[in-house]
Amino acid sequence: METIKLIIDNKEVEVPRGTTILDAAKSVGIHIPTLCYMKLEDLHYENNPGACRICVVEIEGRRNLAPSCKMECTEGMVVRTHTPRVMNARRTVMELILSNHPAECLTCSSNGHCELQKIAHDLGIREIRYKGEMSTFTIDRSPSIVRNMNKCIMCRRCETMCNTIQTVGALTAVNRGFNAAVSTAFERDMAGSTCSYCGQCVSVCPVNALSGRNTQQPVLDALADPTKIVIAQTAPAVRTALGRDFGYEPGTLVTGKMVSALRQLGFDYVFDTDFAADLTIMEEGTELLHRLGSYLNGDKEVKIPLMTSCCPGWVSFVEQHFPELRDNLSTAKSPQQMFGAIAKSYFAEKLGVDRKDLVVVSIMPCLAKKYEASRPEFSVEGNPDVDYSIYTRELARLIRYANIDFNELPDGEFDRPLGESTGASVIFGTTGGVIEAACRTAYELYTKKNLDKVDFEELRGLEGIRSATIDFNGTPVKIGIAHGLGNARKLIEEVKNGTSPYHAIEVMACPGGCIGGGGQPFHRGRMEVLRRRAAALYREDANKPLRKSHENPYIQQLYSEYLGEPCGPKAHKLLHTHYID
Ligand code: HC1
Ligand code: SF4
Repeated sequence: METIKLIIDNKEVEVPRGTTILDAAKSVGIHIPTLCYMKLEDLHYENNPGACRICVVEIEGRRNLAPSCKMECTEGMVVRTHTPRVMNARRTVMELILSNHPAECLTCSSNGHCELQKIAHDLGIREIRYKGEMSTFTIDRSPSIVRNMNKCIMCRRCETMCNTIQTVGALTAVNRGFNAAVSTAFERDMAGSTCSYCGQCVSVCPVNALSGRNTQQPVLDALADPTKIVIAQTAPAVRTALGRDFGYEPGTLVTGKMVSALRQLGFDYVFDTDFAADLTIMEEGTELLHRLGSYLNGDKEVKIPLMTSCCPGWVSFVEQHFPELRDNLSTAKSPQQMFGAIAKSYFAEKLGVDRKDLVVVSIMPCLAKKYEASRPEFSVEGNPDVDYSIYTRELARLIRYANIDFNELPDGEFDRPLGESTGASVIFGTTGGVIEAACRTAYELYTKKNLDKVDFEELRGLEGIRSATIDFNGTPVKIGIAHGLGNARKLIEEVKNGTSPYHAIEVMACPGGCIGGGGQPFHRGRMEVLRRRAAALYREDANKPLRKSHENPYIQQLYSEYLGEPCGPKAHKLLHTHYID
């Protein structure tokens, strides 16, 4: 590879030809601020419209300042990144951006996380000399996402994320100049667009133009209502990311502190979505074996590959973009919804109360889970199985709201029976984890043999599309895995064309799976953060005494006491669903 040498801030730098000044500076630890540029190397994703002009630098011998995100390094170049001229230019650009940006920092939910706020602070902006006209776009509220274009700075990160990475194509820039905004086709609201509510646009928005819908108040109201029994269920991926909002390193497991915080907030029972993930494996694993058996017996009608159905962003993507393949989706409800259905039937009966007396709150890394919980098929006579779904950042806000000193909390334990789980359920939170968990159980059910080595390393990693063949005692089961909807599209196109080699496919809509969900503390494209979150879940799995879903004694009890057989009539009624045309 041909390299070139240059000088940046008196440091000699050697980089491959074609490297931008911004990347060259980064390689030697020199940080140049930018609002629009974003790179996710593992996903081969780059947003580089050269729009914000915050990243300008001075180059010796050149009259004009240059945007470092666009300008490639040349041999012998001498670059300065923070001369008075550079800093004045950045301040002017920043003041112009702020001149028509709503000054709502104190009440904005991005306060403290906002990249615009941080750069304005770093640049020492203390007054805005230019007073611009304010935009007056109508705020668009979907079940999962709020779009406030009055705050948009036209960095185009969301558009690149939605169109290039996720290939959903819900967002596009409209209008020009002062009226420019990111909108949907025909300027519909998001609920009427092709949006799958994956929330990835929210996770890359540097300001608060796109944000998660806020459901904190009804949760606080329920907690304060003495007539209600309020139950929390916590998703697998929350425990590995929540600590970030309290100063912990990425990937620190805070399971016990999270449980204690929820108790202190006033939840009557703190249960675990992981329990329901074990239940999902019982149903989905059984369904896989049924379909596989029929397929291997020559049944041409059976829908193979079976596609996982626990990710609501993915389910919505299939329903909207590939409706002809919706029967390939497993009919098993997601763990969030299985939990709600069991809590409001089995557990309500155990307590001897009406389901309407229970309020089920899910804590999720995901924004699409709010939409999923609101789907009418997941309710009984208007009473939803999951009343409210809040995301990880919302839980962090609730903890602060209640003045709980998170770092000092002792480690609490989940309540039983719906809080007991195996290692298989923990890894649901990372790409490849659902299918690995399913393989652990399906293997034993199919072969009637003990699976000694439960770690299917070949299913792990952050490569966008992965595949493996698992030997079920002489029967090769072909598995495909994708994370990110753009990768999923490639696998599902093969299914549509009849060329898919797989028997089962796992898809998670978000890059990394739920660990990278749109409701998690922001990772802003740093894949190392996702790697550490995934590693933490695999650690928790390895340390669990039970690591196969069917070995969970409370799952066994649930079937023997209440449900009967996996995929039997009662299980079907409570734990399976259908998809929208
Ligand atoms: Fe997920 Fe799932 S793993 S979808 O990624 O199947 O959100 O964490 O809760 O329901 O269990 C999310 C995570 C989560 C469900 C489970
Ligand atoms: Fe696109 Fe996902 Fe954002 Fe919807 S939530 S607009 S699908 S990135």
